[in-house]
Amino acid sequence: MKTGSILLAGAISDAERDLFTREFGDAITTTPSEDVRFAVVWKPKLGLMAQLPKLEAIFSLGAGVDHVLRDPDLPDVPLVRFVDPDLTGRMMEWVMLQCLMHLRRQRDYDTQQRDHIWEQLPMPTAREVTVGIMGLGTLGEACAQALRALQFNVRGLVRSAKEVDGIDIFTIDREDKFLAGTDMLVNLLPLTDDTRGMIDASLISKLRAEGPLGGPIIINAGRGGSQVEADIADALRSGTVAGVSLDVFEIEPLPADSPLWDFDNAILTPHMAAATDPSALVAHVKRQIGRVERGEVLEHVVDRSRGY
Ligand code: NDP
Ligand code: OXD
Repeated sequence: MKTGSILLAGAISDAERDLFTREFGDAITTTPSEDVRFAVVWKPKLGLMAQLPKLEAIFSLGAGVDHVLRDPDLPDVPLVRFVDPDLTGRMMEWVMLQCLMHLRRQRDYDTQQRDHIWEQLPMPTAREVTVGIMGLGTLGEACAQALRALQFNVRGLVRSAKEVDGIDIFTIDREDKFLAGTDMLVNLLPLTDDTRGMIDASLISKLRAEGPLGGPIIINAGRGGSQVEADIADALRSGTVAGVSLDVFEIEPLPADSPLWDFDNAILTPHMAAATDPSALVAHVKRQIGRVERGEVLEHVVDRSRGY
């Protein structure tokens, strides 16, 4: 490919830049110019894409594309999101881990170990617990199936009706009913105008309070913009929720003075639920650019009117 035709822009790690350069050689650039045909981006600067007159496609280095769509001057070229078994597998691992940490009271056992206490604690089985997943797309559906295999009851909140074997489906007009039977809420929604600030005090108050875990659990690996952290902190303080696992935050990195850091029953991870092997990212971009060069349609193109 022509020198400088693939721009890497935004928060790209050294490992990613090295692997892209190894694969594409001097086609890779970090300097915007009129030779750029493809942009590979993670949180690019606003207005940058509009400065690339020959741009043919934008590749998001993640499954989420809110970091690209926030640009009001985004040119009208296909925006491709990252869909890959490596990413899906990692998200399944994280969601399973969090559901089991809360089900098996691992935080309580950590405390007991620290205090040298040998005592078995009561706990329900997965069969007695209902996990409600918001968003049954690529990631949500894979997690739903994995949770079913662990014998959890699983329900999913969706926008457009669909059937998934063994999963109770609720369309958004039945959201309150979905929440009322949910013990563990897992968010795997994209960040859009509809989902911004969705996990707030009002939503939390609708979750099943008298379930088998001593209160509802909130698990968010979608986007931090979908949660109201002040409301989550209040719910942890008052015991309205029994625990949370959060991988994403309103502001990232999570500010050092956030109260969320200090709750024993809050498990926090630094937006790594599905941190992806950079070689899978390179292979994905190579596959998609190959499609453009052969005149084939791109895969995983975002529907801009939906925002994901
Ligand atoms: P998909 O686009 O495959 O799925 C999104 C799903 O959300 C679809 O099922 C869609 O429904 C549903 N949806 C959208 N809006 C609503 C709404 N208002 N109410 C109910 N359902 C809705 O995305 P992925 O599964 O690949 O990824 C989901 C999100 O996970 C990403 O957008 C990203 O924000 C986050 N993510 C986080 C990572 C991390 O490391 N923490 C890593 C990767 C992704 P429908 O099918 O009807 O349109
Ligand atoms: C993604 C992410 O969207 O890392 O892939 O959050």
